[in-house]
Amino acid sequence: MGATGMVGQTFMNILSERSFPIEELRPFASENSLGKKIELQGQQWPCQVLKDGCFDGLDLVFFSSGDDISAEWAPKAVAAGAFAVDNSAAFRMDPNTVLIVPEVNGDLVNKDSKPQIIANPNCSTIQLVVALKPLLEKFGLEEVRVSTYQAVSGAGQGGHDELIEQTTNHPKPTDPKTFPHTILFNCIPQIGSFNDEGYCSEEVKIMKETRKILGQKDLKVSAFTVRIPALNAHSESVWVTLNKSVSRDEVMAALSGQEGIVVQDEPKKSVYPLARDVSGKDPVYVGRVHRDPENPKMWLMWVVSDNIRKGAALNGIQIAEKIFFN
Ligand code: 2RA
Repeated sequence: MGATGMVGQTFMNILSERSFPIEELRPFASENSLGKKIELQGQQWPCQVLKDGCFDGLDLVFFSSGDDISAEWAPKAVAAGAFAVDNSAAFRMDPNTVLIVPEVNGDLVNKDSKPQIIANPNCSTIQLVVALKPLLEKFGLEEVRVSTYQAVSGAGQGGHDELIEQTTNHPKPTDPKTFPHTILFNCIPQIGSFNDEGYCSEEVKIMKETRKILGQKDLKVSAFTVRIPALNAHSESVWVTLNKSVSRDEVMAALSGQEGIVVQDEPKKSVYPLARDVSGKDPVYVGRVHRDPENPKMWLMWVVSDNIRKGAALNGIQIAEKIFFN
């Protein structure tokens, strides 16, 4: 569901790249997309709208179309006998729903799992927990602080188009529609809406989801999220305090040994992950790993990943692979 959106299209591309075995594809979208066809694995599949009985006979439904649609339709997909992998926030913090990043807590689902809703985390959370997982496992975590630099594609096609349009029309950028301010040549310290404590919803998602995925309910996590005029791939500066003081070699070995991470860390040669390079790639990239001068247990690092791929579509497909093939 959401087949024609940015995440939906990337989902189709990744299915094709990974030769995911498909007998039938049913692309669901809004009425505006009726008549459109999605090409996958040499066939054209017509877009359909959600209606009673629309999930009958399906093994898996991937939802990437907003909280309300997921809240209403994901339970119906499960009732029809399918797994519902849900990219919305509707079920992420539900205590009865698993929230999965396969490299981190993928063991919570397997071939014996029964059809259920499986929540796909928020994009900025996914790349953070992949980077934290080996540090938690090897050294234990005391505290995590993260500041994000999030690409406009996180807000979907509208966000992407708004930056391109404002760039094209510079020096008279068009009025903002998707973002609360002009994003061109700017940084906006707001992603989502604010609560009474001064946190925006993206920050709350990172703080809560990180604890749930890592299984660390008391972990101190503080997030500050910023939208920047990068087209695709989110970047994060992370301060992580370990439970013990270890050497840089140990930290680097832990990060390099983690499935799903690529380390790019030669700062004196200006080698570190960059959103422009990481866009279109699968792994989570980590660089600029260095120790805090005041606290020997605290490390700083730079974490970059394609928010549409690993942050959404790819993570969903990896969940499906866990369920059906692992
Ligand atoms: C964003 N995290 O980047 C959101 C999308 N899920 O806006």
